[in-house]
Amino acid sequence: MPISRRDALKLAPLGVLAGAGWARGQDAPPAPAFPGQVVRMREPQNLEYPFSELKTWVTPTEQFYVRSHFPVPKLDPATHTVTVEGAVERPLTLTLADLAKLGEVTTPLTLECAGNGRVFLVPQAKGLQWGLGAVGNAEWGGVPLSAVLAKAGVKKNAVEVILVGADQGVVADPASPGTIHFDRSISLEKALRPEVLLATRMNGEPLTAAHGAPLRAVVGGHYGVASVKWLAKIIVTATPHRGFWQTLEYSAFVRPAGGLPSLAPVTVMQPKASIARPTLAEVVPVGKPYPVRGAAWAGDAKVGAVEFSTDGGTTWRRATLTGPDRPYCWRTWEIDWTPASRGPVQLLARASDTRGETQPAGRDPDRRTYMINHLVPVEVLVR
Ligand SMILES: Nc1nc2c(c(=O)[nH]1)N[C@H]1C(S)=C(S)[C@@H](COP(=O)(O)O)O[C@H]1N2
Ligand SMILES: [Mo]
Repeated sequence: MPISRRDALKLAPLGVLAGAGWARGQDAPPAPAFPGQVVRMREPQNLEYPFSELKTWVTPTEQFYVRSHFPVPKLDPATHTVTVEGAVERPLTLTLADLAKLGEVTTPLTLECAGNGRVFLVPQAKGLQWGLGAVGNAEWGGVPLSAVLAKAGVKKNAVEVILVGADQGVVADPASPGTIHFDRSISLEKALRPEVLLATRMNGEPLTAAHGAPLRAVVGGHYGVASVKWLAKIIVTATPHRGFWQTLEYSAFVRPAGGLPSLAPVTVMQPKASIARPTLAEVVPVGKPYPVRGAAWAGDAKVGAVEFSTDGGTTWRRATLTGPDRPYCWRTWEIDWTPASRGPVQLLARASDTRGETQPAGRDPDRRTYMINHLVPVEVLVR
């Protein structure tokens, strides 16, 4: 005989209550293959990948985090053009078909938002409260930006390339100068490198609207902010760009030796290892090997090692790097851990790159609310 919720409540102890949920019934929905994205902002849309779901080296498109500052612009792939202007010999207006003729390539690249991990800042900082999941690795298809710049002919005095999105709006805090586009520059040196693409495809399909259809930049090794979506304009400049998104946003203090602190745009992704499983507050069985796993990335360097600690960083063991090893891409990693006794445990993972750069133990306030790669323990309960 079915029991009512009221009867169930009278039927303590808890063991009985735990089994009395609707989820046990015949008509319970099937367990989802993927539990869905985490909404960080409804509109403009900002979605976080639940990092504990990490199972594959390539992030499926529908799971890939979305970071948008303005509403998605409506663009028609049949008529969309990108212009190339500024310090070039031959200004250009190119359709997607014109671009494709320059020679398409496909390459995997990892993108991390410069604000990923902001929720771990103490005291809490303004901005989207990303946890671990504003990061993903996808296969991008398109033409190298260098091919477009070669066609336009870059003038000798050029130093930067500004990428301008078709999206636009007014930012309230900090206040923008009225309606602005999303625009962001990279150095000419970076723009000419093979890991910088103008992409029309993601994971073997045309770009989705959220990820920048019909055309976006993908700047391998740099924080996601450089990978301008809904790309409409490319401006080659003879002076560094000082726009809203380079200065008031996505910038951090740098201290040249002997010099004064000054703001510079964030560029290269810092080394970082994140633990996917176990996840915060997960209950882990005592005395059984647990396959700890995660991913690690190091910007324009390669991941050299990932280490794992269960004693607050006193001792470290080296994890095994797994999966493909490709430039400008994350490595997946794993290590078995057999908890010896019951109680709360703090897990730490730390990445170093092949140049010897390691994740810092503490937070550097000069980074403002960006480049968040200091060590943050994952607390689990062994039972
Ligand atoms: N036009 C445009 N491009 C943009 C943005 C944007 O708001 N508008 N956001 C940037 C930021 S901050 C990040 S982290 C990446 C995120 O790319 P994704 O949404 O495909 O994950 O896009 C970048 N490109
Ligand atoms: Mo970002």
